[in-house]
Amino acid sequence: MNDFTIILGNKNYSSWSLRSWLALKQTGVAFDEEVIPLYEAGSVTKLLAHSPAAKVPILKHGDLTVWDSLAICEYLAEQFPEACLWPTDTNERALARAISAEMHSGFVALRGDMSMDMRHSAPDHIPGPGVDADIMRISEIWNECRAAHSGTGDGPFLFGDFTIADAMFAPIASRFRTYGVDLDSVCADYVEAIHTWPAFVKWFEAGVIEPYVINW
Ligand SMILES: N[C@@H](CCC(=O)N[C@@H](CS)C(=O)NCC(=O)O)C(=O)O
Repeated sequence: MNDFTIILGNKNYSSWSLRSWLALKQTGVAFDEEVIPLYEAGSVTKLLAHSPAAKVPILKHGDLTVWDSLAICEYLAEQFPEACLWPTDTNERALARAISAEMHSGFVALRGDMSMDMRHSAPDHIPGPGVDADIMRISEIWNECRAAHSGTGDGPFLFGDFTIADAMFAPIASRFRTYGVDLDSVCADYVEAIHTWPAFVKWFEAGVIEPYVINW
């Protein structure tokens, strides 16, 4: 048994689980994982056995239980400073935290209308009310971040190298692909960078072959 265990929802659907799992993978630490299939009879009882919040993701480290995707990411950033889960530059770190928090608390229309469903393809999906505004704001964020790092020899992520901000936006990249969202070249390149990131590929491959199906 490893020191760290992460409790996750279905990999095909659980966008909050994906975020914390990507950050944990980025640390390089060995960890155990347990998937609790969500929205089935008995799911909540299983979640409550791990956390009073009854939501995934949940991180366990020794006697400590941390729930909530962003709190887990912050804890991992503290535990593994060498993994640079936040940008090293102070201003970039503040910006990365701001956009991660904006993701964590916002884009409600998009999250409701375009659920993460990695094995699904709906290129003709017509966005519901408020979704276009969310897409425009996300495109603005991605363009602003990438403008400072494209053509610099840095990596393809929002702040060059992979950070928590990318973990937070990775499920959006997945949704944009599933629902055939039209993107400018900067955003399209970013979606591609997420989809070819080895950790994301690993999660995706496990998600699409899961037996569980949620009928929303
Ligand atoms: N704000 C929380 C949201 C967690 C959340 O809503 N998780 C969903 C799955 S993606 C869940 O556990 N749903 C199970 C339920 O509501 O019964 C976080 O960031 O971790």
